[in-house]
Amino acid sequence: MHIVQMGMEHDVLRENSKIAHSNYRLLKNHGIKCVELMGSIGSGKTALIIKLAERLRAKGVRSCAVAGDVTGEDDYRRMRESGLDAVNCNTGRECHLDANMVRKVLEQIDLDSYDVIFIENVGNLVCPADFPLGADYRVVVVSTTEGDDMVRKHHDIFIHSDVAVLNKVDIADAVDVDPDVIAGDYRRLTGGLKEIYRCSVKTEQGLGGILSALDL
Ligand SMILES: Nc1nc2c(ncn2[C@@H]2O[C@H](COP(=O)(O)OP(=O)(O)OP(=O)(O)O)[C@@H](O)[C@H]2O)c(=O)[nH]1
Ligand SMILES: [Mg+2]
Repeated sequence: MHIVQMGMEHDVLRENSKIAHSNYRLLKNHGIKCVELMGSIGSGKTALIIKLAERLRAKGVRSCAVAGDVTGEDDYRRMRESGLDAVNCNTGRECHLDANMVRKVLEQIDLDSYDVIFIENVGNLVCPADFPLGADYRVVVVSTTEGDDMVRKHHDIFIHSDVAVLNKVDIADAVDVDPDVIAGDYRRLTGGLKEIYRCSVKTEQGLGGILSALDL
């Protein structure tokens, strides 16, 4: 029984991977750069997408966002109210988006109208890691309010991400968290090769560095 379950899991991941490749090719055919944001509930994914998209708009770069949530339209509405084109994607009961869901969303978007698509995954530091969606960059966003042990507890999502962001540095002192501890854990996890990007969406500190890391 256990072996059968492992086989099914392998098939699911392989199928997801195939569709993710096809999403990637579809996006490339339309000249779109795609950035996926993963991270804990409330870490600031929606807020960050809105701010990055605003900065891109000022440079004439056209963005669209996919708001991934289990239920509801809250993030979708916030994006739209900020002036960002968006599509809502409710997973129902799933704790992550998968490549097939994203494929269906991409079919609803006029891909020739955009240069960048942001995909906000469901707030979760575990499940999204295994399901690539076809993005150019996978970004993990954690925040100081989650404590200083997120990198130590969730290796996988940091390993599966191209860029890691530590948000809410503006309230690090108030929540008694030292950003240097998180930065040190990430540096060690990546063999000294990568640094976590520190930012505050609220004060807009560090946003330029994140855009550069994404080649935007
Ligand atoms: N102080 C402070 N608050 C922030 C910052 N970034 C986001 N917030 C607040 O944190 C809360 C959660 O932000 P969201 O952008 O909704 O977080 P999220 O990761 O999209 O959350 P889910 O979609 O529910 O997983 C909101 O009240 C934001 O205003 C920041 O840099 N500093
Ligand atoms: Mg959100």
